[in-house]
Amino acid sequence: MIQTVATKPFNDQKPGTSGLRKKVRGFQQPHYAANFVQSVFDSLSGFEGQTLVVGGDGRYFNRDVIQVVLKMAAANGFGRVLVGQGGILSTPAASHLIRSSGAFGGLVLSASHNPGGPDEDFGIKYNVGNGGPAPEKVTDAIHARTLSIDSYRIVDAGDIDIDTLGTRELAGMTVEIVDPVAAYADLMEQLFDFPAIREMIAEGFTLSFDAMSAVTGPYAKEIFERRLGAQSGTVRNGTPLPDFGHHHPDPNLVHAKELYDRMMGDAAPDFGAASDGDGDRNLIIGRNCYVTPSDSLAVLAANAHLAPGYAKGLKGIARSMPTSGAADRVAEKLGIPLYETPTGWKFFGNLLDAGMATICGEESAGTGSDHVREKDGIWAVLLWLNILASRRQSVAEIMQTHWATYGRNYYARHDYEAIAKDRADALMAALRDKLTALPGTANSGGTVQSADDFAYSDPTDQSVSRNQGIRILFEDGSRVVFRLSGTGTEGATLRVYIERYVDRHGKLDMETADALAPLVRAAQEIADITGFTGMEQPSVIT
Ligand code: VG1
Ligand code: CO
Repeated sequence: MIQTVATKPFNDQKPGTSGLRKKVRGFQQPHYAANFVQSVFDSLSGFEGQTLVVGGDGRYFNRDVIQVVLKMAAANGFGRVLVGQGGILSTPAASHLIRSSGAFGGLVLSASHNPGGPDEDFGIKYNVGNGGPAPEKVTDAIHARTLSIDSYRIVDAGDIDIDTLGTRELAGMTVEIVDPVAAYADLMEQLFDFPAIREMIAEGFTLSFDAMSAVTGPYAKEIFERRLGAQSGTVRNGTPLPDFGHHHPDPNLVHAKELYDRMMGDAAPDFGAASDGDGDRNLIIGRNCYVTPSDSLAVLAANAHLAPGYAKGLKGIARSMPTSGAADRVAEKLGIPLYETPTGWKFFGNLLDAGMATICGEESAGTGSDHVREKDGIWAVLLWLNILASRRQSVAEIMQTHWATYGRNYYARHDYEAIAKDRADALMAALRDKLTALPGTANSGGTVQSADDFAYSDPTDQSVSRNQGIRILFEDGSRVVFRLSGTGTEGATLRVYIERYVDRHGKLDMETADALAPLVRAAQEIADITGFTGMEQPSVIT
């Protein structure tokens, strides 16, 4: 029954910030997905008879790859595979299922915030037994294996029914189709004060959640509408579609514009939120009050003790380097450590496992805690709701109080998308060449105090990750950071992260674009973005 299929390596299977992401057509090449899955298995040892978790965000090609994974897991000796019904598992729910089932690891099938459909993107990510994305030493091993692989193992069997709950058998391996939502919703109910949130909603508090036709629909309906009593219709675009209804499931101000407009109107609900393709990101908007993800992390950290799951306080806060320093001020006030990691959730796993950090976040709308080992969109929304139910203030009031206490980190990210890769590489190379010459020079942003290429040394295992983004720090504490995206599938994307801190006695009510304008000019002067890319303006500002 077990077949060994001869294959040749593909030279483009290096996992990026969050697994392997490619166009669906790339994944549809004969052997492409199987090569990668076998390379994952070949990089692991000791999974004989163990459990593997498999699920995805429901995008086009999800069901096909699940069948391949099931047949390959059986042929490679796994004892059991847990699959979300219909192939659905949000990324945080997959993380929880890996942890709660004691699985060896899991394959999360998603390209997250990237669009889906036959002409769009697909992805595969391997998560280890702690429920988190494989650390770099594992992804490096997987990549090395993809370059030398010459065969993969798969059982010759018909497709398995993944739509009916229950247990079946595949070539001696158990396949269990599980409810993707219930256990995750139970976990949320343990962490947050559901009765208090339910009461606030019963008293007339209104919310709107945009699931963007992606994976969080079933989770959001169960949690917000059924368990918390929000009116039906609170969850919009709540049915996961293989192409996300032709939308881009990225909860930012461009792609979640409908929600944004609703929240800025007179008839706006009290609270608005959205999540991305695989359910690990969150967008938070109060009535007439957009909350930047970096500020959201800071507010959640400062108020987490109001939720039962965090009543004992936080052990530490971790943020990715490009994320603003707003959380640093909270950590300082709480007297707890703040860790600065490279971009990507895989760098938080060790800190969470070691009990060094409780809450983590990224500027890209990812926030999470030690309840799982992924960022978690619905978790962030629930923590916000718990805080609102406890403080009984509006989102805008909470933000104003926060800035009046800690000062404000004005922040924006400018993305230049679909640049030719060689242009983007040339821009970064030119920047690297300048690093030693920049300190002491002046430009529209002020005088440069220091400039470096961020390297991270993991405090738990001393592993070092270099070239994680170019930081230009100004004398007044402002910052411009440049890095290239590791999740795109077309050309290169340059991300420019711009931050300016104003202390609590300063002007706290400026428009972000005005506050950052000199630094935006400085970014152009330092990196000659237009010269290298031909683009006058960023494609997306978040
Ligand atoms: C982006 C974000 C990063 C995030 C990653 C995965 O990576 O910047 O913060 O962890 O996406 O998020 P990059 O390399 O494109 O900047 V998700 O929701 O796409 O899994
Ligand atoms: Co995501």
